[in-house]
Amino acid sequence: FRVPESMVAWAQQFQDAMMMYNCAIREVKTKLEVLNDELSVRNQRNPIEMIKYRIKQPHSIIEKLKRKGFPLTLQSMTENLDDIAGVRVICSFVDDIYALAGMMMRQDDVHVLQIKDYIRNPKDNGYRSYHIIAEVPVYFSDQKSFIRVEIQIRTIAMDSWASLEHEMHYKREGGNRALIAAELKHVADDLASCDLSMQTIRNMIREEEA
Ligand code: 0O2
Repeated sequence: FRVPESMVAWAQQFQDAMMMYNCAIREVKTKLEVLNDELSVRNQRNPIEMIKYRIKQPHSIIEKLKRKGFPLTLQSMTENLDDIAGVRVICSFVDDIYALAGMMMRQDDVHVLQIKDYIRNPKDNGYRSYHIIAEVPVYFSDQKSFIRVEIQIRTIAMDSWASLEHEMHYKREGGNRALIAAELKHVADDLASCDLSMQTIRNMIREEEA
């Protein structure tokens, strides 16, 4: 059978958009690695434990557009979805998150669109993370484009909770929903308390070293 011309054009535009999001991820990743390298030389420690990244899968893009009531078009996707390109930064301590976020946001080619501080204001389910939605410039052969990226910054504890919760419960329906949600919230609060203790220990060591 013949694939309609319009479908071929659509597929090419989608591929083009995904290529641009991938390039934007690379730009953000490089910025973060530069900061980590500099800070590790200056302070003899790496504030970043790990950088993960992903492009949102087409089925996930469609699900989110439908759930939010947006049209299922490429234009709607780029205009309405902030997290097609996602970079996740795992830090050792809560203070590192704010320090790193500040350094990123002060870079004059990073256009910050929105900040969601789910650490100072955790979600009702216990989710904690610092989200920056920003546009970064990417230089292509004939143009400079500002591409939107969601940067999630969190501690190891916040990340392990979010990964497991995402797998087990996030947006899940079912009979035990309330009980499971309460247990997960309990664990999230315990982990937040551990993060606080770790930060306190870290501050005590730093004071001793000063
Ligand atoms: P995925 O699979 O990571 O791509 P929403 O309405 O919650 O879908 P919105 O309005 O874009 O999301 O904003 P928000 O709340 O900042 O969520 C963006 C992303 O943050 C989510 O992307 C998740 O990665 C993460 N996140 C937000 N809330 C939670 C949560 O309660 N639990 C976990 N585990 N992650 C969360 P996606 O597209 O939902 O998922």
